[in-house]
Amino acid sequence: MVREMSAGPSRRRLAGALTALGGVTLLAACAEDAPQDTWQPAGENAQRIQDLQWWVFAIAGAVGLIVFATIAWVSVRYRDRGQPIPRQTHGRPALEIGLTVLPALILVGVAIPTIGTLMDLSRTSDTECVVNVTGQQWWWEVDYPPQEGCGGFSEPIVTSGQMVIPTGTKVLVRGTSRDVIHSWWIPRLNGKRDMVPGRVQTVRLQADRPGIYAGQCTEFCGLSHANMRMEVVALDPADFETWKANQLADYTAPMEGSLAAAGEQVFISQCATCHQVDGLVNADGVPIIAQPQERVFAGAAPNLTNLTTRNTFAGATWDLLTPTCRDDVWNASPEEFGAAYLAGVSADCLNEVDLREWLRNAPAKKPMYADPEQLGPTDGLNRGMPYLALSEAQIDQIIAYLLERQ
Ligand code: HEC
Ligand SMILES: [Cu+2]
Repeated sequence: MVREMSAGPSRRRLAGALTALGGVTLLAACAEDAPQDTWQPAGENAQRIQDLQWWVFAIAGAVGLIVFATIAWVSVRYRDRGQPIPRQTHGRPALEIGLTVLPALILVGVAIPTIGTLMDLSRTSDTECVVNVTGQQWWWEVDYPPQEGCGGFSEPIVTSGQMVIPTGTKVLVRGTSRDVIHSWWIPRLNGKRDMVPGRVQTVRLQADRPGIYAGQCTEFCGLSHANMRMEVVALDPADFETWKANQLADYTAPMEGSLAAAGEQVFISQCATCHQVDGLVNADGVPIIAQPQERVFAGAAPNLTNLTTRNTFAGATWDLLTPTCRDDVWNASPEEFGAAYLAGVSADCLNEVDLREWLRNAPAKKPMYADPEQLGPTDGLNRGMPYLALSEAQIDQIIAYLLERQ
C-alpha cells in the first residue's frame, strides 16, 4: 500500500524531468542565431575538430544509450515485488573480463584519432603570418609585428577586441596575458587556448570565408570575465590590404576650431596617459606616448588610433554600431562583407548610447573592481578604465574626435 502511494508522484517527477530535458535539447538544437556554435566549423582547424567530435559523440552516445536502456530494463524487470533474495554468486569471470576489455578498446579507439588531431592542430610550421594576442582584465590586445607574412607589415599595427585576418591563410596566433590566466576561443575556427602570464601559447587559425567569428574568454578571470569577448574578422586578401593601409594611414589633426579639435584637447588632457593615438603630438610637436603602466594594473589600455575601424568596444562587449547598421555588417554575404566592414563606423551608424554610457562612467557599465572597502592597497593603479567625471560637453567633443579617427 505504501509503495503504491509513493510510485505515483515519483513517476510523475521523472516524466517532468524528462520532458524538461527534451525541451531544452530541442530548443538548443533550434537556436538559429548561434555565432559561437562549434558544430558549424568555418575553417580547416575547426573542421578537423568537427570530424573528430562527430565520431566521439556517436560512440559515446551509443554507449550512453546502451547503459541507460540496461539500467531502465533492470530497474523494471528486477524491481522489488517482495520476491525472495536471489541466489548469491561470486561473479562471472568471462563477463567481468569482457566488460573491462571492451571499454578499454573503445577508449583506445577514441584516443588514437584524438591524439592525432591534437598533434595536427598544434602544428605551426605551416603558418603564413603571425598575430599576437594579449589578454588582460577584461579585453584582448591584438598586434601585428613587422613581418613578410600575410602580404607584409612594414610597421606594427596595434588594435583591440577584433583580430582581422586574411581568408584562406594559416595564421599563427601567439598569445599571452598581462595579469591572470585568460582563455582565447573562437569556436567556429579552432579550439580554445589558455593565455598564461609569462608564457607564449599558440593557436593556428584559418577562416575560409569573409565574416565575423565571435568568441569569449573561457577561463574565469575576475569580476568582468563575462564581459571579455573577442572576434576574428576575416577579410579576403585584397580587403585585408586595404584594412592594413587604413590602420597605418598618417594622423590627420582635426580642423582648427571644430568640435573634434576640442575633443583632441580633451583627449590629450584626460585620456592620453592611458590610450595611445599614433601620430598625436603636443603643442610643441612632440609625440604623445601613453604611459598606461603608471595608471593601470595590467600596464596597458586599448590603442585608440583607429577605434571606429572596429565595430565593437570594451572587450568586444558593446557594439559601436546601431542595431540596424550592425545587422548590415554581421549578416552581409561573404561577397559584400569586406566593403561593409571596411566602411567602419560613420556618424549615422554610431551607437552613441553605449559609447556615451562608457565615457560617462566606465566602471558603472562594466564592473571593474570590487568594493573599494575590500580591495586593499592598489598602489594607485586601476583595474580597467576608471570614472573620469567628464562633462556632457566634453563627451560630445571626444565623440566627434573619435569619429574622425579612421
Ligand atoms: C587610467 C587609464 C585610462 C584613462 C585615463 C582612460 N581610459 Fe579608456 N580604457 C582604459 C582601459 C584599461 C580600457 C579597457 C577596458 C575594458 O575594455 O575592459 C579602456 C577602454 C576604453 C575604450 C574601449 C576601447 C576598445 O578598443 O575596446 C574607449 C573607447 C575608451 N577607453 C575611451 C577613453 C577616453 C575617451 C578617455 C578619456 C576621456 C579614456 N578612455 C581614459 C583605461 C583608461
Ligand atoms: Cu579573461
